[in-house]
Amino acid sequence: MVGKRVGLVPMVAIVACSAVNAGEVVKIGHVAPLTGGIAHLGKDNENGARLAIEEINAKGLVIGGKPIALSLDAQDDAADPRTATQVAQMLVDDNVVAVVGHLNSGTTIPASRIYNDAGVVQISPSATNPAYTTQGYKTAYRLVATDAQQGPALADYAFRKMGVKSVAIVDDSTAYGQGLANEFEKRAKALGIKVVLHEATSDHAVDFRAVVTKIKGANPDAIMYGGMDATGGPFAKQAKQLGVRARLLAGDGVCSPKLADLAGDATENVVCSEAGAALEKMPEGAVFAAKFEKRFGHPIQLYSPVTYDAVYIIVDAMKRANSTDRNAILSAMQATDYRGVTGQTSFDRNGDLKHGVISLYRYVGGKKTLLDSVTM
Ligand code: ABU
Repeated sequence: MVGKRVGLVPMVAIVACSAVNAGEVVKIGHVAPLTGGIAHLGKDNENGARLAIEEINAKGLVIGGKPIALSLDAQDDAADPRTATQVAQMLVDDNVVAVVGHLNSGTTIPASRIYNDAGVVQISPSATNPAYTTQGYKTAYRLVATDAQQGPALADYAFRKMGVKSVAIVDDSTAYGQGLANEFEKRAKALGIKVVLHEATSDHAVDFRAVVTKIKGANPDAIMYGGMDATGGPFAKQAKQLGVRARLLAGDGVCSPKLADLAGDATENVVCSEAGAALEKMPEGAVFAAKFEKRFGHPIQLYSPVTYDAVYIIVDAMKRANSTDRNAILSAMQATDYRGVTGQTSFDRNGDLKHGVISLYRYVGGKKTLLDSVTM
C-alpha cells in the first residue's frame, strides 16, 4: 500500500474520527505553472484539485476497509518542459498514486513518459495537443477536447458565423500554440479561407509591433492567435493600438477572465474557444463556482472544475479497485463512467474523452459570454 501511517492511534479511534485523523495518507500529485505569466491559470487548476481533496477528506474516505486521508502533492513546473520532467520524477519518487496535470501540452507530453514508466495514472485537465494521448501510454488520460477538435471548431465558427474570408495566423511556437494554429490553418484552408500569413513568436514575447505591422499590411478579416492569455492579451492590445480592426480568434489558453485585464478594451474584439463545456452548461457548474469562490475568495479562471473532477475520477477508480495501489488505480481507470461537475466522463481507448465539447465565447463589457457549443 502506498503512503504512510500517521501516529499510533488505535484503528477504532481512527475510523470514529473520520478523515481528520485517518490512518493512511495517500498522495495525489498536481502539477501546473505556479510561477511565470500563466501562474493564475496554474493556481486555478491546483485549487480545483485542492477543493475536491478537502471535500473528500471532510466526508471521509474508506478504501479496502481502511480510512484514507488524501494529501495534495502540489508542484510547480513553471510551464517549462525540462522542469516538468524533473517534477514528474520527484512525484513518482514521492509515491503519489496518480497525478492531475500538467497544465500545458509542452509539459504534459514530456512528463507523460515518466508517469508511464512508473505506471502512474496521469490526467491532464487542460493539455489539448492531440499527441499526448497518441503515444501508446496506458497511463495518459485527458479531460478536455483536443486541438484537432478545437482548431477546426474555431475555423468553422469564423467562416460560417463571422463571415471570415481571410486570416493571418500567429503562434507562440509551443506544442499548444503551434499545434492549435496548424489545426486551425488546415480547416481554414479546407473551407476556402485565405491564409495571408503564418508567423511564429514565443510564449515569452512582450512586443508584437513588428508582426502586427506585417498583419496590418495584409489586411485580413481576422487574426488567429495560438498561445496563452499572458501573451494573447498584450498581442490583442497592441494590435488595437496599431489600428488593426480584424477580429481576433483564439483557443482556450487565451479564453480566461484575466484576458480583460491583459487586453483592456481590445478584449471586445476577441472570439475564443474552451475545450470543454461552458460553466453555465455544466450540470453542477453554478454550485461548483459558488463553492470555489467561497473557499478561495475569487472566481474560477478556466479549468478548475476539470481538476476538481479529475480528483474525484481518481478516487472513483480507487473505490472500484478497492485499493489505493497505483497499479490497481491504473487498471480501473479505463472503465471510468463518472458523472461530475463537468458532465459524464468516459474514455476512449487512447484515454481521451468519448464526447468532447468545444464552447465559443466573446467578451461583452469585459465578461466572457457564451456564443455557441459544439459537441464533437
Ligand atoms: N489547452 C490550453 C492550455 C494548455 C495547453 O494545451 O498547452
